[in-house]
Amino acid sequence: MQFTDDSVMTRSIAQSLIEKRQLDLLDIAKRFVKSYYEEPNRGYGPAVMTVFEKLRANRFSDLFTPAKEQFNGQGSWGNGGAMRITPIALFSHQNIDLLLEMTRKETQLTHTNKIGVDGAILQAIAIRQSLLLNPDNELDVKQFIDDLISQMDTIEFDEEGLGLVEPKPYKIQLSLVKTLISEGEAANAEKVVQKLGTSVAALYSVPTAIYCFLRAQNQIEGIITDNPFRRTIQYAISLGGDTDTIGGMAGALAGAFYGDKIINPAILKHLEASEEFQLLGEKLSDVTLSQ
Ligand code: 8NA
Ligand code: MG
Ligand code: MG
Ligand code: MG
Repeated sequence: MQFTDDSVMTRSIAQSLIEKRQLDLLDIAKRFVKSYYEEPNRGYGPAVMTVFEKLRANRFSDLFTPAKEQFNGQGSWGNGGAMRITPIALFSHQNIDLLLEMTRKETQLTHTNKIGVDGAILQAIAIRQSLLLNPDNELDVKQFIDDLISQMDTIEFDEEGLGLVEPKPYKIQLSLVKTLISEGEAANAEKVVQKLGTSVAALYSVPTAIYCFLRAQNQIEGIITDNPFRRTIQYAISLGGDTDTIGGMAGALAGAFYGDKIINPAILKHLEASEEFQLLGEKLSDVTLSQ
């Protein structure tokens, strides 16, 4: 199975962190653009290509304006920031302030809309939480969601200080995740898709990925496997929509929680460049630990 844009961009970030041992936005931007022009048909979002074209045209003299100009200045709220954030979450998981700062800056290379940025932040803090838990103990699903809700409550602040009513959209979606989890098997696929979404919008895919990971802590009707890592990804794909990205984000959470031993080597063999990605994971782990 061929990997898509999600993996290409994740790889760029991992390679840069391994080589530079810190966040080097110029280096990451160059890697994004280079890999896009080498293989433009990896399934990139329809609008993000414009950012790569402008970065190349300005010779990386201005890293942020191209992303800011997307969608008439609104910036993208696509899930492209969240889908690639795993290496940053792993690298900086011991320092939450660093994690937030790195996630925000790196995401803004392509996504400047607050919904796009906050989606990447939510995915990064969820990966961190998963990583810090011990998979030998049963995961406290309710606590996991409550912790995310309380963090998003401070992150989704009224940025412009206008005193307007704050909608806190991720907080709302996470409350839906909690409700659906409490419904167990009664939350069928149609209901999950209707409430949480499976689109390329970060708001309607990041909470969905978190739900998939948490739901897969238990057996799911129709998903026949005893392996909860596999169950997470199979379930995510079964919901349809933006399957590569929601499967990838849910898999990142499950991987951070269970560790790589849970991945069946027979399945890895089916994946393009799986050895390269495994090696990157090991190298990233080395630079993370030595920080
Ligand atoms: P993006 O920035 O192009 O955003 C994705 C899409 O979201 C845009 O093309 C728009 O349709 C919509 N969008 C985002 N922001 C706005 C806005 N402010 N106003 C109106 N519409 C908006 O790319 P991205 O990097 O966020 O995209 C990530 C997703 O695209 C991933 O799922 C990835 O796998 C890829 N993707 C590609 C295909 C494909 O077949 N090429 C299909 C699904 C997803
Ligand atoms: Mg993709
Ligand atoms: Mg763990
Ligand atoms: Mg996708």
